Amino acid sequence: MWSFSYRKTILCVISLAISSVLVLSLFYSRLSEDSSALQFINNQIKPKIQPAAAISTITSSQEPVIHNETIISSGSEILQVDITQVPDGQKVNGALVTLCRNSDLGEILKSINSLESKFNNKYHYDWVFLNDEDFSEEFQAEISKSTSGDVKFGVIPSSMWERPDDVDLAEFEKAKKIQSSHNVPYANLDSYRSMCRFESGFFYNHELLQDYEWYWRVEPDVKFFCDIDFDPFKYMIDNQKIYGTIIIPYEIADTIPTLWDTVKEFASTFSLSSKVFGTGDEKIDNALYLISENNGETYNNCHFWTNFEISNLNFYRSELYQKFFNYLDDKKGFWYERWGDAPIHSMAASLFLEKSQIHLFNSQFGYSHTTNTACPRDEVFRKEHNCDCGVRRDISFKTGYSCGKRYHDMQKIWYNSEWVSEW
Ligand SMILES: Nc1nc2c(ncn2[C@@H]2O[C@H](COP(=O)(O)OP(=O)(O)OP(=O)(O)O)[C@@H](O)[C@H]2O)c(=O)[nH]1
Ligand SMILES: [Mg+2]
Repeated sequence: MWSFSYRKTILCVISLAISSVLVLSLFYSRLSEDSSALQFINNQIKPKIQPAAAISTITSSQEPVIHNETIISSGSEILQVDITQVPDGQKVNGALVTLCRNSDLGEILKSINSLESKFNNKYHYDWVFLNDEDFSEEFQAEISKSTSGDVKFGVIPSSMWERPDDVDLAEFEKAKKIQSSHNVPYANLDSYRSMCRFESGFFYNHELLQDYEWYWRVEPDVKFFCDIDFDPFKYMIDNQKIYGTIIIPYEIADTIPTLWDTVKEFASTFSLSSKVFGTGDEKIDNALYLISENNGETYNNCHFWTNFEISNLNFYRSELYQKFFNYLDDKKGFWYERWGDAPIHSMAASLFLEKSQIHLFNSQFGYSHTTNTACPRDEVFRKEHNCDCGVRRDISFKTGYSCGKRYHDMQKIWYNSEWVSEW
């Protein structure tokens, strides 16, 4: 009797143990399936890392750790920018931003594929698309397939785009005729002027950008040639940079006949002349040298090529930049001439910031758009970063095409004098 019930108990315990193992292994396999599916969704479909505003990380005990947000006020004596410090390994509160039309789909897909493969497939930054009309279903579907971060599509309100009512139409038409006769590109295109004005004074306040602190502007038909194995937003923060660019060509003078004088008038009206153009102790250590060869008397047409730009949006949202834009906008130069956002951003950054807060990415990125290319000069770097560009195309040190040499001189950045040529 005793031995029978003992055997029964043993058998019961063994079968219980076997069924527990079976149940547990089934449960575990579902769990790992679920977590790998979840991981796939997180990594590939909608990756989301908390931006710096409320950075939280999940530790092994699944406890969220909230880092205290540190904001430093950086900039120059005349223009301060609030910059959020971001701990290493954390994503910055930034976005890739593209303004384009539905008809730009093919060209913007090329840019996206290039930047995603060289950079964003590792970082998954959000990508914001803006247009002056609705993006088509096809556009949205194709873009969503090609981007690795969250994607947002926005329409620009007409108040940020349309020609203001107080623009004198006769004067506007006359200006277009004069510019056309001078073969100024896009001289006849009203929409080009709307675009330049939007990119000068409105994009950073579009509702889809309001929550971001940094932006990286990406245009249709651009190419990135080298692997980007660091986060440029984080680089900007860690190196106290506010404005980042890559190519500094010459602006077409015919598009901006009165812009420089208007900028000087602005400085004088707001008592900034001695700070931005002065020769005494009062002058801030800005990048005036880059854009003027006679201490501000005239502009030398050097401009940061804004189809590539990595900047802190608080620079544009600052009171001084806003005043600056409004002053220029009141003069109607976007319409009576063809003022571009590139010289306007360039003059503001070069005059109002410390020159140390401007950064040129030409030794870290390979980049091209239409006719201009930047390709890092260091051969070892090019090999290590699989750069698919040749230095012969790099215009950084070709003084007939760009102001890169002047920039390096100003910032006292080393370059080999053999790299310098006129063409
Ligand atoms: N939504 C919209 N985007 C525009 C319009 N015009 C230009 N853009 C965008 O504004 C940016 C600059 O326009 P581009 O035509 O490339 O001007 P650009 O860079 O000065 O000239 P290129 O050297 O020919 O490229 C690009 O991202 C365009 O897609 C427009 O009318 N509507
Ligand atoms: Mg372009």
